Amino acid sequence: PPVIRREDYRAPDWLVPEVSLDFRLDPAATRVLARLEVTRNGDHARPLRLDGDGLVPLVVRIDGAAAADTWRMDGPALVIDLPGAAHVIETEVEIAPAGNTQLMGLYASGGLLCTQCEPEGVRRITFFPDRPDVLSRYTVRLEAGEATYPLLLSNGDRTDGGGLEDGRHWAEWRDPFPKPTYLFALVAGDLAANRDSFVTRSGREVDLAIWVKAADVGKTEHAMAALKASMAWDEQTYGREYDLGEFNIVAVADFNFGAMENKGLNIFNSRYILADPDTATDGDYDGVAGVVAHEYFHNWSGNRVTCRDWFQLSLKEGFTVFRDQQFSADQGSAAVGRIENVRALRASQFPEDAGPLAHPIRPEAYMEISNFYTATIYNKGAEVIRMLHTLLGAQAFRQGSDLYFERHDGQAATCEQFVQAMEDASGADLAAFRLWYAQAGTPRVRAAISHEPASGQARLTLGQSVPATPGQPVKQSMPLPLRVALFGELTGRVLAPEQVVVLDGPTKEVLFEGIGERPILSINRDFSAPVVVETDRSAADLAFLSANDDDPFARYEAMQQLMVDTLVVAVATGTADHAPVVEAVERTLTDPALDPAFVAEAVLLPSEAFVGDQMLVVDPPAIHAAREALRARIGTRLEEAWRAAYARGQADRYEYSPQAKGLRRLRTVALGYLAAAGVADAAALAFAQFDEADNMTDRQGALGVLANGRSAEREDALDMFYERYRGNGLVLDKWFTTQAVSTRDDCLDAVERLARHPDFTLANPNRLRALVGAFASNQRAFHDASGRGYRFLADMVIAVDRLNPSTAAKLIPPLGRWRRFDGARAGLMKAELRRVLEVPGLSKDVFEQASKSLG
Ligand code: B3K
Ligand code: ZN
Repeated sequence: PPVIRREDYRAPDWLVPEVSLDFRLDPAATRVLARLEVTRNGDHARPLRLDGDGLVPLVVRIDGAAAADTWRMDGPALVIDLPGAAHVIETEVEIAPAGNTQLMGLYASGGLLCTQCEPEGVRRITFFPDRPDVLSRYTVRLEAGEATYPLLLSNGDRTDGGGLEDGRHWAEWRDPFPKPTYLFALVAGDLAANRDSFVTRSGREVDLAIWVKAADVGKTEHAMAALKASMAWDEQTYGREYDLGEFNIVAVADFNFGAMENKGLNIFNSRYILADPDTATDGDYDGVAGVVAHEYFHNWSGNRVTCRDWFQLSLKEGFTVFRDQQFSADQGSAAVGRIENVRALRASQFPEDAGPLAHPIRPEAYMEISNFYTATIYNKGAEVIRMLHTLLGAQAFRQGSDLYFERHDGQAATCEQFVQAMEDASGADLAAFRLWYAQAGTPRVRAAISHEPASGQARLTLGQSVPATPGQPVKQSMPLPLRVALFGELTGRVLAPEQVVVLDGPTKEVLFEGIGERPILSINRDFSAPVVVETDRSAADLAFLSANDDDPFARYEAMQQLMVDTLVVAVATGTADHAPVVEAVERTLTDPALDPAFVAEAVLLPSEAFVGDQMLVVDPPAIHAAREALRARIGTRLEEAWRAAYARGQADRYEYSPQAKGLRRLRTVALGYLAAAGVADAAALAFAQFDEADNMTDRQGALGVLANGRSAEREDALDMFYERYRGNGLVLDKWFTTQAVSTRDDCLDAVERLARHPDFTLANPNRLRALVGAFASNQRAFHDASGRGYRFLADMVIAVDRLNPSTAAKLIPPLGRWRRFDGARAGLMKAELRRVLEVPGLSKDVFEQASKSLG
């Protein structure tokens, strides 16, 4: 497949200021009539090129006349020679949404017809210059059978509609805001709405509706509350107001991604809309609010100001993730939110940045852009925006974002223009900061503190290095904003209050005066830079910080570092001193001043994957054994404290509040430690929690604990859960995932069996991720020495690729980590990648990921 390069960008030859689309909808055969007003862009003689993917032109008219000799097909594209500066092009095609298993373009899900057009779906619907820098005003007419499709939605506001003969009806939608193709959307179906309204700060009333299956309307309250909160928050925090009379959200069961920000018509994976206590966990509630906010915030960061080309994807995604993280922090516990952001970054982005698929947040080249909706573009992109916020301060950052929105409203912009606006508004010099857009790889920072009691001076020595990544062997130093503070070992006092130290070269020294006692270094507080920090802090220093640091993230981080250091020693030598970890966990667990939600995060051991990431050669069975041994020790030594935490979490009845959520979380964490300790009543406690729960958080938490064990209650609980929820796809996903992430030694057998279960299907991305994606994150089972786990994943990639290439390609990265494993495992992983690459007719999505992964 050809490689597309950022440096080859050229402005479009033709623009399309106005477009009318007319859909005669039918699942088997939908007619699409398009009328494009095209204008020549600049002084050139090049023809008009309309992208198509699998389309056959039934009609092509130029300025109202059929003109067979002036157009031709060039592969999938329609090419038309045009004499003048402006013309009207009409085309007609027929497409079959029911046969669209890629879920890209117009497709059927349940009884619905819906679209997904980002990044390049419109070319599967109609002939069009399908690129984000061609902005058009859309008028859309939808026509369909009224009994099956009583609801007809598109972007913008509804302008007209009515009945037709033979049971058909129509609706017309007009979106006054010019938008790129990827934001086009339509939905047709039989849905019911939760309706509400929002009055913007300038007094305009917006009609809000969340459309779902009639039986699910009761599960949309949380999403609606989140939508209204997001609308108010964006006015408050960024001065951004909603701009249409309607805002519609539709939930669909089959969706490649989380959700999509189509102008005025967001389409969601139903897992990010539907929530009630019986079927959604507290984590699911957070996911709903976070994704509703994210998509809403795109109305400005993405829609009003969009991307010039797909290399600029992080312009909208990194910024919008940062915005949704700020929103969530403002709504709930900022400390726990930050811990979750960082945990997600370390679980998915750090490994990506250290492997064969590493790329800068603004990539230089791609074969298939769908492969670049990555943790790097999204999550590292958000960290880069956060660093700008830290470096400039909240006020200058806001002035910069105001200038960016004002300057580029209605345009397709670049990352460079965003940084330029920040620079112009703040007066800061961001020349070196731009390296964050160009260089891949996670910087490593070495930090050491020395102290001279006689002079009262402490010297902080910092060094950075950015590792080589594919295509980037040598890196420059980048500006790293590090929040730093010093604490006194003896007095526990703050010796130096927090300051932002910018490490802007390979090394730096910072001098602190008046330091009367040995200082303990607290660094990268609140995770101010997305880096790995190496220090020589002792176990005692880390334990001190885990109990005394006044930055909650730094407290969590110190505890994690202590745990990681202990596990790395245990894996390397077969044994380690567990006592410092046990004591630190005890102090945190029994500190009455701490928020239970924070405690629950802080006392959790780092994942097996994260421990593996610290090692030269990952040894999954040894890591598993070391981690389980430490878990058992923490469980046994602190049994009474865990029982107390467990009892404290017992609520009379379900309540949705930050306090209640924290207690529920801590309760299941405590149950897990009691089970790890092997206390006699662990399975009975878990089963009782499972059976008596009045909410999904407690029920699934208990089921997860049981699923890891060998009790008689285990099978009963799994069967009961299945019977109770067999009609609910989203909950059934949890049943699959719980078994796929089990720590039992027979997990792989279970996963292979579940792949033959009648409820398993390759056609639904949620179900696929629930079983296969979850399994590939299970370090012990996936890396089984036999190679069966690798073979299973490769079989799935091959099977899914025939249906849905972009979803198949997302399963490949775990196989690309082979360089980190022993020769035998690496050989087995590479053999599976080669087997995938030999499949005839492989998609370019999978080809790109598998060939790069092989290296
Ligand atoms: N912008 C969409 C991404 C759709 C990707 C399709 N491959 C979701 C989001 O980031 O909000
Ligand atoms: Zn997004």
